[in-house]
Amino acid sequence: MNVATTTERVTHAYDKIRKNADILRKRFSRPLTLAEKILAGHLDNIETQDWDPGKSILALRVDRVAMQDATAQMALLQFAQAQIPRVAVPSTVHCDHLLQAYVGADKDKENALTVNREVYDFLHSAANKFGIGFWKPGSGIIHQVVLENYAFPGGLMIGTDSHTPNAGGLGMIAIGVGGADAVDAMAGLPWEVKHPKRIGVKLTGKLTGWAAPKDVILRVCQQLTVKGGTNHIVEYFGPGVSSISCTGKGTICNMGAEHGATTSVFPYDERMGTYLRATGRADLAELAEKNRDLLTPDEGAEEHYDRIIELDLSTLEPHITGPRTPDLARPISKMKAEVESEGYPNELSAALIGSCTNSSYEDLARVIDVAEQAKAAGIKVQTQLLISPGSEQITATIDRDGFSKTLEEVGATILTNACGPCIGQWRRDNITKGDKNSILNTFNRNFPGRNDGNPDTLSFIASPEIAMALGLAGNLSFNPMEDELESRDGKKFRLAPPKEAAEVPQNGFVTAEEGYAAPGEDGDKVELTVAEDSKRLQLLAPFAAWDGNNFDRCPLLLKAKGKCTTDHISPAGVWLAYRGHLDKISDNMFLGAIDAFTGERTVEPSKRARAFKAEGRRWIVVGDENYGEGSSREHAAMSPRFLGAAAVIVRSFARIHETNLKKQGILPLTFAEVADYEKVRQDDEISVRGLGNLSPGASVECVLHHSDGTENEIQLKHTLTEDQINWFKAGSALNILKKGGD
Ligand code: MIC
Ligand code: SF4
Repeated sequence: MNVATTTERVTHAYDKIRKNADILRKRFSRPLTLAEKILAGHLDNIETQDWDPGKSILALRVDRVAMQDATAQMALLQFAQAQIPRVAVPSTVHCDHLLQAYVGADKDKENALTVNREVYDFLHSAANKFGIGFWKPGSGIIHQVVLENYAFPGGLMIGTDSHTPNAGGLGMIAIGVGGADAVDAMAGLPWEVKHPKRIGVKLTGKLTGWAAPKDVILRVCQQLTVKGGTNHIVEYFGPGVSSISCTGKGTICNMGAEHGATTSVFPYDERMGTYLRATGRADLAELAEKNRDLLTPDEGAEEHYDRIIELDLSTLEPHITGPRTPDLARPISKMKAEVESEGYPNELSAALIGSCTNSSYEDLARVIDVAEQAKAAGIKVQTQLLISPGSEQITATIDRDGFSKTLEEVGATILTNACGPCIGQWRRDNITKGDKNSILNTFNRNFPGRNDGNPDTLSFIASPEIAMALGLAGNLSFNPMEDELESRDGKKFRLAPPKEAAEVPQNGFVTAEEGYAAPGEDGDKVELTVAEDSKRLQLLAPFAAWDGNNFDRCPLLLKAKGKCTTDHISPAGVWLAYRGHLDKISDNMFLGAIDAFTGERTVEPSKRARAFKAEGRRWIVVGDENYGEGSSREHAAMSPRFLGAAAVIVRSFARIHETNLKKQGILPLTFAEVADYEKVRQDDEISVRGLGNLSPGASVECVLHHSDGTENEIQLKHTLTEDQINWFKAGSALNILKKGGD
């Protein structure tokens, strides 16, 4: 299979968008938003498709699938179980998450190749077997590589990573999913998603001074909160849109994962054309220009957003977000007071620039502007400064253009093109668990324990130029717009805001293709082997079908309180090593979750779950709002399923996680009355009844049996469709796929 985004494929996509958008426009006699056109153009069957945002399920044909190494292992182990010879849509695997940052690019990469050899070999042979493109370790972070090579305006893709929406910066609808969803698309089935409602973000004005695209999304996250975007597509529009570069738009869409949106997207403009040309895709820029009407909202579509947020870029101040949650933002001018009132450690123990969110040429050019000012004053950063470039192409280009040298001169260490510290792949020698310290980074998530495994590291988020400036000052309360630094010869000076930087390199990108391996033609000859005694990989056994009985007096394993993200349910960091070994990784289950009865981290959850499993008892978990926020990692559903979870009952779910639970055969239920959460007691056993009559839209009866002999009867809701109920009955969606449909 040719994995590339060819002009034929894009032409075909545009033809279908044109045809289906016309049908829809006529059907509703109204203008269409951009997302509506792209979604309509990818429907499996527009004639039979219900079109009811917030309610219907869309059956879509995706243009491509991308997977990163930490999630691809489960995705491909599941694909292997389905026994389908080759993927039906262009797909790629990217080795980025498993690489640990320690001393710097070359050594770290060498080390990763040894430590992760078995996993990389497995992924590479699976890619060859199934016809999937393979991006080797060190080639770059999935979203950056996709933006540089595969994304195209008007396309639809899914990726087994929640920041897949990054490609919205290039006008693509790109959605994060669990591995089981990717398996459906790769198997040639339509991919299904709840029809998202529409939020429009109207941008006016133009960013000035220290304000950057990152500040747009920090502000939008603050406004929408971590769950305000759930089951919505966020469409940016308005005159301010084309004042932001393509990669700046990518940053905004990328971090849209943090307000829970299904995805975010920008309309096509000349900034996207510039980026397509600079990355060797002038043909696609031309095609997009010819089809601009399809790649922008119809005139008057504004009235058809369910909600509009307005943002004047001209008055936007740089923001700092954190700690612990990505929606806790404030303008930088308010930071000093908060550092004092909240007692955040003022000294920065590290500043980290890069990741999939912020490692474009433009981002680094603005960082270099600030670094040059420091160099001229003869000063260096006052804290550890780590740079994670997004791709081999970026690294080669910044090396050529002297950026790397300048960064090193002011004290930075350049890491491999990989996720590194963003996902706990950061070996820190200067901090140990329990040390309360502050770090500032340009990543997107800041949940406790995420970067270095230390829950007492307070992680704050800002733009690359702000991270550089505060790194030079060495403290969190520094405001470059007001405060001064001291030069080597003792003169006080104020940093000037970075000058407008080149959005793409003047001399073009250095193309680096060493990192890519195309799939071979003889896939059927490839044997997928996993050693019996492997510590990293384990072939999957199918989950058992539902036994037809109600859940009767299931023990409560955990009542989680407050934030329970996928980082709380299935932590990353050291556990990333076991992403291909379900039994081993299940030992991390719920290690980060807070027990509602003690207010502390839950104690030995997986051990207790294994004990119930040994007794043949299924158990239940209760959770709070936006349960499963964050990552797409389906381990957060597979481990509970593997260790015997019957149902997860919460106040509300995050989208990807709810789907992952359904796919793996766990019932995701919500309290009909959110206050009923309070009725759940520590020693409860829980019964869920009427499962034989489970039907879409109908509520489910539940009894909380308390240890004092009293009971509460409560009602639960679910969002399962007819098909999804069948997944539950079969034990998992994969069991149905293997049977060849239901
Ligand atoms: C993340 O940023 O949380 C991750 C690590 O990229 C995850 C994927 C994973 O857990 O493997 C995501 O965003 O989906
Ligand atoms: Fe990697 Fe971090 Fe981006 Fe996730 S958010 S893909 S861990 S760089």
